[in-house]
Amino acid sequence: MSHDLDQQAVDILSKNDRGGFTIPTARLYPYQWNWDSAFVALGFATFDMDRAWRELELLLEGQWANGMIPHILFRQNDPDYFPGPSVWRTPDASNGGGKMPSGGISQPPVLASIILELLAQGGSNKRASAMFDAVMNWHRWFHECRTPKGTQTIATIHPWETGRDNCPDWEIGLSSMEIDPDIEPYERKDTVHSAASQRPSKEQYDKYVTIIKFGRDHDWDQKVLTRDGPFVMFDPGLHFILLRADRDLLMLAERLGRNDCVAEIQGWIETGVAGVETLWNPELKAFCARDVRSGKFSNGFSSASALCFYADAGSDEQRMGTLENIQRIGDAVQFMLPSWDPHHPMFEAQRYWCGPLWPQMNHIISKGLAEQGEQIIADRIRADLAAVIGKSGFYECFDPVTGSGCIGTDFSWTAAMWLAWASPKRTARAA
Ligand code: 2M8
Repeated sequence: MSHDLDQQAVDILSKNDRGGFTIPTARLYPYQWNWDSAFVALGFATFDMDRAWRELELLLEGQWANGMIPHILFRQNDPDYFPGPSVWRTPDASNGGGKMPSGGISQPPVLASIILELLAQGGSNKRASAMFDAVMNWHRWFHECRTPKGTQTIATIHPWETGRDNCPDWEIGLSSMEIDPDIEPYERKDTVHSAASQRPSKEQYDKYVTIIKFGRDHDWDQKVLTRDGPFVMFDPGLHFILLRADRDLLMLAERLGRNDCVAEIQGWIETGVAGVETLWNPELKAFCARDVRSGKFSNGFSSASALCFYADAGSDEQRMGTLENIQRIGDAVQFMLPSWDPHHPMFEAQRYWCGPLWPQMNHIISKGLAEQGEQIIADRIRADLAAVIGKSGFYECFDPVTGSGCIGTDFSWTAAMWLAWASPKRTARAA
């Protein structure tokens, strides 16, 4: 069976390959997405290292002059997706944007960490060196443009930027904003390609579009968005992923002889470590999202809360509290780790980021836990992903109670995480 799944995973990556970049899945997501591509590179690296680098090189083609790497690159217009380039209306290269139309927000910056992994697997220093400055600029952009009022904690201005779109984490920020009555009428496409009961609500979409309108109305000035935008929340996901990526970028700088960048990266790591305190919710004994303006914490444990191990952050007491939450959640579901706490009233086992488990998130959560000595839980998270893929196939995400697949089929990051991490063939090699 595992051989068949290995081959199926390779076939999915080939099928979703659009000539150097990979779409997440046909129809539902017909463009190149930022963190999807980074994870996909790990999958390609298991059988075609050159193609793995190519994926990342094409992602960098969309970088803006200010350093931001957008969440989606629109190389062509595809009527299957909303909101497309005509809605985002981002600046072109002569006005500070990128070489092609794109989203006006970013996504979790896993890129530096993936480049380091490719090097560890024998990838080329030359190709990594060619990307180094671009990645450095992207991290600088995050530290300058997503730290409201000079705080040390990374915030986001749109739930889509976090990659965890409709996670209940964002309810505080979304409920305190109004839908702009002047948003243009629109037609959703996601609910044509997948069940509406598993996707975000209409009210959430109206708010997502309201934030896009604000960005357009302010020429996508990223500092204005973070200062005055309708939605500004600290995100443990972005914060921990960036802190980990800063640590990995430091190793890259040392390995590639970029001593000129070492002090700057070390400064980012120091502020990143200090900035985790803002995210600590003592009531829940967990790192939680937090509304920047009101200071109110999200009141649930999300999969991003578990990323403190991946970032090597938090005190012993904070890590212990986090572990207790992970264990409690592990006892409540058959397949770890759901994206939202199953004991919370807003948990929905099959609705997008309100409960399902996500292959790429669980990969980095498990990696962090293993690095910090929590091997048993780390192994269970990997075995559970292998089990749900074996049971249901290469879905976008999975119901943590039953293991059934949700939303997108033949999904690229699921195939990549199988090849790079969950396949028994891979496990045998890692042992
Ligand atoms: C989902 O997000 C997009 C918007 O970026 C959407 O729902 O239209 C998220 O799961 C995100 O994390 C992911 O990168 C993207 C493509 O797989 O889909």
